[in-house]
Amino acid sequence: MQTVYNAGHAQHAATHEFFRGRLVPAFEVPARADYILGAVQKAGLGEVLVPVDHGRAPLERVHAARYLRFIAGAHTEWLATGGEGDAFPAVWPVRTLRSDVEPASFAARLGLYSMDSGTPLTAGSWAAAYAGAQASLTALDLVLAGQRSVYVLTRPPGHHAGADFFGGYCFINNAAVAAQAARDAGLKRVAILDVDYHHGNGTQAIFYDRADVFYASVHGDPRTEFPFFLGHADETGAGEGAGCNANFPLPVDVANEDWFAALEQALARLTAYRPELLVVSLGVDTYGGDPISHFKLDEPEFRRMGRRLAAFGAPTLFIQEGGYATEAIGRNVVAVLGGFEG
Ligand code: Q9C
Ligand code: ZN
Repeated sequence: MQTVYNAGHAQHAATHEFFRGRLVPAFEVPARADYILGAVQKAGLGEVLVPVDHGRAPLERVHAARYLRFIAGAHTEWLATGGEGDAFPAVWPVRTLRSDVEPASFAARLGLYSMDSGTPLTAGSWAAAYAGAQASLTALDLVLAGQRSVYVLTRPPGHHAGADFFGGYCFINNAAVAAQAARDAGLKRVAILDVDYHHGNGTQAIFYDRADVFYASVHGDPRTEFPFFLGHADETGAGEGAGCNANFPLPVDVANEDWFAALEQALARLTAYRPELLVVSLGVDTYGGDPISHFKLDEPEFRRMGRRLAAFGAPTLFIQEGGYATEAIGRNVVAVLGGFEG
């Protein structure tokens, strides 16, 4: 399997994140991608390719132009308005407040375009996230040209980012950008399967009222797990997209067999949908040793996951999402991809 590697990932380098009112060491760190690259090379998974720049237009098919403009210049604005180091939002337009009028205040716009204070916006966040979207588009080209599967090795992750907000360590929704580009290239039905520990609220929201992209996710129950405010089983799609969204929230102490039973249910829905492309939001924060998550998958389960996804039988684009047990992340990702390869 080929890997498209976003070497620009390292430009997004936060030392700390905001958690429970304190700055704590960041979990989403550059070393994550370094460990994965090392494991991909050591395993001899396949060629490692550089992204081809497709420009900003494919990002604007998913994200609001004003959001992209804001993110592109946000850290410069933060510094110009007296900020130091990484930027963190502190005020949000919740219920009864207006989000249709863009404030002049930078602090207010930082809140308007975000969902949490746990996502440091650093000097290189835009450059890294932009390059990650380009890696995803490059990998899609390879799959459309006939590759059975391609892996996108990138960070920051993407599945929490909505059309016009960042959060959950995500800025640009790589899976959504790739799925939309696949539609724009002429594919009729695209499925996104999200196996990250966390529900991909951004991806779900972007396609919620559409029948051309099916979103299915297996994740920690949002009643106790991030992103808290989306990911319940009764979210099944709206309008033309009614029936094209499927969530499988699981309790934090779920047995591995029950995780696979949920995966089976998700795949049954996707089989019925008959997609021409499968985009996998590949988070490995389902690992038993993950520092911020609670599931108990390990290397044999990751390998089994990969085998099962191969049996699904569709051209498959793997996109890296979460996974915070830094030293184990490479092994876990390679287990999924190696299992897929057989
Ligand atoms: N200190 C992804 O896996 N906050 N995002 C956790 C822990 C948010 C995870 C707080 C976790 C987001 C892509
Ligand atoms: Zn996650």
